[in-house]
Amino acid sequence: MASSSSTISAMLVPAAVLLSFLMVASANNFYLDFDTSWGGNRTKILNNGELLTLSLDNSSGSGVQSKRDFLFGKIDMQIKLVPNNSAGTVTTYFLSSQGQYWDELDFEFLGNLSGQPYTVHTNVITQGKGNREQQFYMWFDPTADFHTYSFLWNPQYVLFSVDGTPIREFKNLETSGVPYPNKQVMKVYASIWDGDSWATEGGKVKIDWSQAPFIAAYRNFTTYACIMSNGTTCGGFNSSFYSSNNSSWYTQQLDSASQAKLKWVQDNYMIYNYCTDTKRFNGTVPTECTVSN
Ligand SMILES: *[C@@H]1O[C@H](CO)[C@@H](O)[C@H](O)[C@H]1NC(C)=O
Ligand SMILES: *[C@@H]1O[C@H](CO)[C@@H](O)[C@H](O)[C@H]1NC(C)=O
Ligand SMILES: *[C@@H]1O[C@H](CO)[C@@H](O)[C@H](O)[C@H]1NC(C)=O
Ligand SMILES: *[C@@H]1O[C@H](CO)[C@@H](O)[C@H](O)[C@H]1NC(C)=O
Ligand SMILES: *[C@@H]1O[C@H](CO)[C@@H](O)[C@H](O)[C@H]1NC(C)=O
Ligand SMILES: *[C@@H]1O[C@H](CO)[C@@H](O)[C@H](O)[C@H]1NC(C)=O
Ligand SMILES: *[C@@H]1O[C@H](CO)[C@@H](O)[C@H](O)[C@H]1NC(C)=O
Ligand SMILES: *[C@@H]1O[C@H](CO)[C@@H](O)[C@H](O)[C@H]1NC(C)=O
Ligand SMILES: *[C@@H]1O[C@H](CO)[C@@H](O)[C@H](O)[C@H]1NC(C)=O
Ligand SMILES: CC(=O)N[C@H]1CO[C@H](CO)[C@@H](O)[C@@H]1O
Repeated sequence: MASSSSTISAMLVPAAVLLSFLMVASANNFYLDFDTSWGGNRTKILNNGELLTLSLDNSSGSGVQSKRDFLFGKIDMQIKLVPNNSAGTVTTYFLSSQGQYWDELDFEFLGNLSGQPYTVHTNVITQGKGNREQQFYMWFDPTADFHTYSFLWNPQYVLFSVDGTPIREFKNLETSGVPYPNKQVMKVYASIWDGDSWATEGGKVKIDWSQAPFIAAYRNFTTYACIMSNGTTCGGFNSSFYSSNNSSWYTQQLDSASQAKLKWVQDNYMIYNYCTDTKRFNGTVPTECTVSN
């Protein structure tokens, strides 16, 4: 999914290199932050860099990738999904590294017929191994307006949130033998593509090309993150950065209020959870599903 010709391919970052990462906060300018990776003029940057639209038609989808590489961050994007009949389309917003043993954190938005609910599909891939899907409906219509989709990615955990409400947590369970994404830099990607072989009702509902082009809109890309740089520390060790920019995300853990919200989402809006799909895993679900710490 991460189509990139980046020359930083398979860059493995030893722990010591962390010390050459810089913590920065930056606000949205799509011209400065992203390159078009495919789809040519189907990606459009509008309003002086404030708005990005990605379009899918019967000959191609489109996608962008961030210019910067990140290792940890709080990375937010506002997205307005394809309105009306979006069945078969997949709109994405994700982080990914390169190489055979890549790490990836995914938001994929699976379209639907008019009036039927969009599915927010998430996955966590570490060291090239995924199969960690969780899916949700939203408590609002994600095509009617922009909503904020966030990754909080720090050394302790990854938290997926929507409008500040956590929907999914992936803890660092390296001590239990579960690989955690903390050694490879990732870029941010966004794309729209034809996924009608699987996306809507398991592939039964196909794209109605008479409705093309399908357009998703992105704005207000905001990062509080560690980026590769020379000679500056990351993670709030540099006190001047710590005070000028809010780096609490780096040490943040899930508090009880967030835990309660997460439970509310999982109880009411989760429609698929790999951790309860014992059949798929022949009775033995992955380690992170059963470790309780
Ligand atoms: C892209 O450019 C081609 C050729 O100029 C044009 O026909 C097409 O409509 C453009 N597509 C979009 C989405 O702007
Ligand atoms: C693709 O869409 C264009 C524009 O709507 C249309 O002219 C063309 O016939 C379509 N091609 C196919 C193979 O459906
Ligand atoms: C689409 O709508 C159907 C019917 O409401 C629903 O079962 C399905 O989960 C929705 N989402 C997708 C991606 O198929
Ligand atoms: C842009 O995103 C940031 C971070 O999520 C948020 O604090 C801010 O309110 C957003 N701005 C607008 C105009 O929505
Ligand atoms: C980092 O330092 C190296 C060696 O001193 C230099 O070649 C490179 O341009 C620097 N990169 C940045 C982004 O400052
Ligand atoms: C801390 O950050 C400031 C910029 O706010 C920079 O001037 C300074 O060199 C940094 N100090 C260290 C030790 O990296
Ligand atoms: C973060 O701090 C840097 C360095 O002090 C400053 O240039 C930048 O404007 C700050 N960004 C925000 C969003 O506060
Ligand atoms: C920093 O951000 C956290 C949320 O990530 C918030 O709770 C806290 O109030 C913020 N602190 C400051 C000084 O802005
Ligand atoms: C479960 O068993 C089937 C049939 O033996 C096998 O094809 C499949 O790979 C197994 N799946 C896992 C996750 O072990
Ligand atoms: C082409 C089409 O059907 N557009 C409709 C999409 O949905 C909005 C409301 O959600 C309508 O206003 C449009 O007419």
